[in-house]
Order: sequence, then C-alpha cells, then structure tokens
Amino acid sequence: MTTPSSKPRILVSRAIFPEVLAQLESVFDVEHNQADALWSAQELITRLQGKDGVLTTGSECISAELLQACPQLRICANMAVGFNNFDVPAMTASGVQGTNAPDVLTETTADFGFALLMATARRMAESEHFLRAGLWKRWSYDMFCGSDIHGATLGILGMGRIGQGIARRGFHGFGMKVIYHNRRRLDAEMEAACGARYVDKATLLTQSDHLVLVVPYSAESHHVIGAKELAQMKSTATLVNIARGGIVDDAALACALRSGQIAAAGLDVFEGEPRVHPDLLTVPNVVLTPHIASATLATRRAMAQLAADNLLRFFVHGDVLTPVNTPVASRN
Ligand code: 8YV
Repeated sequence: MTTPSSKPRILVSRAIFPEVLAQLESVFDVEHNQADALWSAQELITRLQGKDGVLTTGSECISAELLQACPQLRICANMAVGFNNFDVPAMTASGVQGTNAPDVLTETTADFGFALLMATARRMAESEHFLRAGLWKRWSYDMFCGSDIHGATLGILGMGRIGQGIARRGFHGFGMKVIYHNRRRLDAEMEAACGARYVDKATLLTQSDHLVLVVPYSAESHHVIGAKELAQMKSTATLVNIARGGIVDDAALACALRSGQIAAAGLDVFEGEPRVHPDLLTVPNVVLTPHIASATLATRRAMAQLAADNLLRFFVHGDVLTPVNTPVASRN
C-alpha cells in the first residue's frame, strides 16, 4: 500500500530547464510537462486538482473560475515579469499568493527592444527578404533607406525598469533625445540617469521619431495605441511593441503601415498570439518576432530559477521573493 506524500504537490505547467525541475523535485512532489503539451483551460484545472502550487508561464490563465475549481491551490509562481494572465483580485480574495519574475530580464529585454528598434528603422527584415528572394541585382542610391537612430527622438511609453533600460541605451549609446510618458513621473535622479524628459501622451506621439511601448497590459492600456494615436504620429516614425499584445490595435496598425501613416513597426507581441493579424503578415514595413524579448538562455534560466525560488520560499519559509499581491486570507 502506498502512503500519500507529505511533500507539497506542485504542477509545472510547461517544459522548463531540467536542472530547475530537478531542484523542485528534490523538495516537492512534482507533476511536470516536459513534453510541453498545450493544455486547455479545463485540462489545467484537472491537472491542478490536489496541487498546492503551480509554476506558470505567461501562457496559462489563472482565472477566478480556476481558483474556485482548485481549492487546494495556494501559490502561482509566474515565470514572467508580466502577470496579466493572473486574475489578481480573485487570487487575493481567495487567499492565493501570486509571484512574478522581475529584474532578471530587464537588461536582456531592453537589449532586444533596442535591437528591434534598429532592425525596424533600418529595414533589416524587409531587405533580407529581398536579398533571399534573389531580387538584389544592383546598388541604388535610395535602396532600403531607413531613418537614423543616433540623434533622433526616442519616445518611451511606460517607464518601468525595462523602459529605463531602453532610455539608457538610447541616451548614452546613441545620443538620442529621450522623452517618456508614464502613469507616474520618475524622480529627478532617475530621469537624469537615463537622460529622459517627461511629456504628456500627445507630445510623446507627435514628437517621437521612434516610439517604444513598454507598458504592462491592463484594461486601461488596452488599445492605448489605436487609429487615433497612429494618426498623431510622424509619417516617418517607427513604432516598437515589446510589451503585450492588445496594447496596440493590430488591425489599425496594419492599416497605418500600409497607407504610410507611419514608416515602420517592430512587433514582438500580438493580440491573441500566437495568432498574428493576417494583415500584419502581408505588409512589408514591419519586423515580426515571436515574443522572444527575454529569450537568452541565461535570462530564461534566471526567470525559471526565480519562479522556482518563489515556490521554495513559500513552502519552506512562508514568504516569497517577488509577490504580486498580498492575499487577504490563507487557504491553509
Ligand atoms: C516571457 C514576458 O517570455 O516576462 C514577460 O512578461 O513577456 C516574457 O519575458 C513570457 O511571458 C513567458 O512567460
């Protein structure tokens, strides 16, 4: 006869680094998904039955319905800095701790934001496709002319850790004029460190040569860039979204790109991803990447480790490293 394990029971909802999984297995009773199967919302609920904790990625939704159906669940540790996949008020009310994975991805994600900005403004994807298609027959004076990065005005919407990382790169590395808009203005010392000047949203839209979006997704930031905002931007402007799908109205953006209302866009995130709006797939002046801004091995390992450390702290010491809420009740 087998006796039930007294170890906390953990679900790891997607494939993760084997060494991080091994650490969890040394402490917890773990069900994993190293085959990386895509589970439906119902299957996730089924697998969470009897589980005390879960390690999620940004792809799994922790909804009020799921919380109700999984009364034993006490902690959800997200391997992502964004946690719009969590219904935080429902978690808080039902005594479930949520954690995210901030800081460890800041510089890597800022690197990528800058890379995407440069690839977009200098038309790297479009010109590579042209070359691969065998269309390069001769040099010409205006072939794939883009717009300068150095000395241009860099606009940043959302000035958290990643936004500041992009601002520093632009200011110190490329001599850009940096303007930003955020819910809260940074203090003077932080503004000086990244050479950034606070402006209202309309000024950000009308003055930016290159506008990078780094706001968290919420009901408030849904379609914060839509047809009206795109119409306010310079016709020579570049727009980069490394934040979340849904912040930009992708259909409106495809129209603006096709009509030349703005010059180009670089997108790492999409509304309803991994689906991509079909019009974005056919406009030439857009660089598309599959949500890889944090994707270096070192950073993804650090993100997985932080999510695992939150689970370990929670069950071993009763606290967590990077909480996103303070549950009002305990599920003990
Ligand atoms: C993740 C991200 O790769 O951290 C985030 O918020 O968007 C990405 O770095 C993705 O969410 C997977 O968890």
